Amino acid sequence: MKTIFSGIQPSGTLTLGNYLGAMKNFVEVQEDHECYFCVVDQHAITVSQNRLELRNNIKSLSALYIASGIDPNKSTLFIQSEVPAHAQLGWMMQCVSYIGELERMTQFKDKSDGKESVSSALLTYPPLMAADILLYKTDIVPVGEDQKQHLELTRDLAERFNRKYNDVFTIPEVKIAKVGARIMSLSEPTKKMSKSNPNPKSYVSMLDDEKQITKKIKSAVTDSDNEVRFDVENKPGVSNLLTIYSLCSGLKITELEEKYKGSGYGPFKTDVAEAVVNVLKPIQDRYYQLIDSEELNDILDKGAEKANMASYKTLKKAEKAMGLGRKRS
Ligand code: ATP
Ligand code: LTN
Repeated sequence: MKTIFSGIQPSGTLTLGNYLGAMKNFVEVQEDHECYFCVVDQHAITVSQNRLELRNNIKSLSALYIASGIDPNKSTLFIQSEVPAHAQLGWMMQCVSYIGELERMTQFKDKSDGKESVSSALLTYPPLMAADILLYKTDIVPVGEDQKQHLELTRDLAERFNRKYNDVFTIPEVKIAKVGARIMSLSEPTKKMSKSNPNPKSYVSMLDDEKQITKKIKSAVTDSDNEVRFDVENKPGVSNLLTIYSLCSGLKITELEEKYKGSGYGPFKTDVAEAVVNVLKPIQDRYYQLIDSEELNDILDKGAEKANMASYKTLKKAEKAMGLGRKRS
């Protein structure tokens, strides 16, 4: 059985973009793969976080994984900082990374752009991500489009390590959804929807209620020609809503274009909002049952135990290959 690993940062409440581009796909693949899903809290602290908010976000993200359908009997769900091998191998992967290649990462450029004090960890974020993936002998990494460049770097680092030291790492493949891999901002539809965007109107949070969802979708930026047609170049806002509607309803984009021919944006937006509510409402109900339960703590304890066992073996192999520590007889 092939192994899958993916991670999400607890840097805010998950958006519909995170759900459609990542989480929804995780739920599907867990049926026939050995899966590890991680709350990557060490990645979140590469930018400044409030400690209480971070703690809340870690718990909230863990509950959202389960509420969305991650089954702890099928998948291993855990918190990155509870498995020390990540930081340990992360350091070793930094030692095989070049500053130049890290500086070329678009996420680094975007997040450091115009800032006066940028943490060095924002630059060395990708070697930690590589460690996350490589520790579990991962074959496939399902992510949204924005992570493609990081995955290519992970493969390069793994190949470089294997060549220089010993064949320790499995080279992972990236898996990007055909539709939904890049859900766009509702207020600026040429930018990706992001949970750390300071404008809450730019995203639907997975925990927004029916009223908020409807209001946000109705005020989503579109265009003035009133035609429901998929055309990313000329109609990015409408195309984004069509993608969201299609993924939430299971209807094809061409069917939706036909359905709203000549009817304008009003009824279309009402129905998009309804489809989103129908997907998020059951997830939210389960989320509120879980959030303060002991069940969630048990799941995370067991997940950390399993992840610690699995990752330790790879860590030791990598240390041995690099010559770290002592030889034990
Ligand atoms: P931040 O905005 O805080 O940088 P993020 O939402 O971009 O966070 P993560 O939470 O770490 O980043 O992303 C988790 C997963 O969700 C990744 O696989 C990422 O590719 C995917 N993802 C993030 N935003 C979108 C989006 N707008 N559309 C589709 N997938 C997305
Ligand atoms: N870099 C990713 C989050 C992330 C991740 C991972 C994704 C950290 N480690 C390992 C897949 C596999 C992001 O910013 N979305």
